[in-house]
Amino acid sequence: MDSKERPTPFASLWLSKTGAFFLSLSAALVLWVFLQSKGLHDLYISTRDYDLDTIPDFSHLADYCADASPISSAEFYQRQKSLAGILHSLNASAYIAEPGANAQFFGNISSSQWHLSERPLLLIVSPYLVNEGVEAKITVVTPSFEATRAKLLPIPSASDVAFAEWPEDVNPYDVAISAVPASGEGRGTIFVDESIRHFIVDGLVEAAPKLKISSAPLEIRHIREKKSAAEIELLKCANEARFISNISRSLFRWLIHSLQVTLLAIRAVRDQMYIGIRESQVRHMMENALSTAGLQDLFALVLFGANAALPHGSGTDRALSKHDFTLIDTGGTLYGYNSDVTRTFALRTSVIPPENRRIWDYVHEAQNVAGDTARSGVVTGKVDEMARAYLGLMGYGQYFTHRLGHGIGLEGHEQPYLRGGNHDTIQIGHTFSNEPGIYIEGVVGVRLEDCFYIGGKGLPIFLTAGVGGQSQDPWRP
Ligand SMILES: *[C@@H]1O[C@H](CO)[C@@H](O)[C@H](O)[C@H]1NC(C)=O
Ligand SMILES: *[C@@H]1O[C@H](CO)[C@@H](O)[C@H](O)[C@H]1NC(C)=O
Ligand SMILES: CC(=O)N[C@H]1CO[C@H](CO)[C@@H](O)[C@@H]1O
Repeated sequence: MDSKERPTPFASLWLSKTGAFFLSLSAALVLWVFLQSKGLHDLYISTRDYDLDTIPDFSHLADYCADASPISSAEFYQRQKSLAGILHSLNASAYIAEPGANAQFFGNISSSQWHLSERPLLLIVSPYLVNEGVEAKITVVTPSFEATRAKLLPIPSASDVAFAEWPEDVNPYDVAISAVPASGEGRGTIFVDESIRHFIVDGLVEAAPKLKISSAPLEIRHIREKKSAAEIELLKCANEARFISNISRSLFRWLIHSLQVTLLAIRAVRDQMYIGIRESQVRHMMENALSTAGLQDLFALVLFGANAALPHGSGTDRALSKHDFTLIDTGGTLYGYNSDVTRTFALRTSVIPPENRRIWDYVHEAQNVAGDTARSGVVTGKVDEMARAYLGLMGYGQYFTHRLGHGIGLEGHEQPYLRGGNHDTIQIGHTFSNEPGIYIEGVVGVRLEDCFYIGGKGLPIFLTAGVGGQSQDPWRP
């Protein structure tokens, strides 16, 4: 009624409503353009991440490796004694390493504990004779002003660790050479860690022109390559934990031994991964889970569909389509020991093109072929060649572009490698990744990776065997 009697206010109301509508529309447009320029997509992801941080409860992962113990002092003494024995048998007076995987192996000095700088801190292991036996003497060369901190390093040693300090105005390499017992007589080669920095070798050579200074020989490398029981335990736990984290995330649910967790995992899958989710979101979830599981130094490569055709990533942040496989290559460390697992899988609702499904089976079978070949006594190159020959037979040889596998331990990738043309012989205690893949750029990428060790009988055993080992099919990773 009112409106009929007073058409003018109504019209103006209508007009102002229309105006307001267009005004908000343009405001929304401006906001949209602004957000696009700022990365609307980032905003979206951080909202999701917040949900993912708060909703999923990964606390059950926290206990998984809680019983694992770090490498004991006794095992360090044993490593040092083996090294000293080899140095003695080769008439060498010392082995020198900088903080890193080898200094960690022999002296518990990792590069995260002591960061490399222009000032050398060196671990020196030298042999000395005691009643016919060879023992190891540990010396640390440290900048004088850092000596207090160096003395806090938890270096296991059966006898006292010696510290040789170099003041800022003194040549550290002169100090290092005089700290090497017996080197004064000009006797004895000095072996350096193969990954020591070049300027340090130059400095040592200049300080001792009469000594032979060369890279550590194979005998020394082999000490670290063959894993002890304690190391295998750490590697297993790290690899399984990583698996479980994926399981609870539901991807790897069949691998887990407990029905309860399987059910939780199925729910978690349904809840957390879905068609349309982005690679970065899954990556953040993955990292959450791994850190809850107690792993450090995390990495998580998450690639959908054709993005997975570039084995180390594509740089885009793809949303998962119904036809995509998801490839996750992830890991972390437990007491310094690495895990590394890759799964390529489908979601329950995925509709995978038959050709890609077949490719998955070929990669899976290539893993089996490699597993059937790897034995103690077999040459490493042969394992790669057999897996490659199989994929060649299936017509995909040219798409398997990288080596089959790497050693794993204190470094994520270490010697020996499963690479065509390598002639190292596989031995009990060796650890490897077994990771064939097929990568067709612009189309699809599939990689399956499980790490294994060579057990006491000379046969390969998956480090993930405790939670089911290998993937079974794309829906049961
Ligand atoms: C090795 O170093 C770690 C710290 O990085 C320490 O927790 C551990 O106790 C040390 N191991 C030994 C045997 O001293
Ligand atoms: C070590 O030195 C001894 C004699 O000093 C010699 O007989 C032996 O062959 C040397 N060994 C090596 C590996 O050089
Ligand atoms: C891709 C994915 O869902 N990964 C999950 C692995 O498991 C952890 C813990 O359950 C999750 O946080 C990750 O998101």
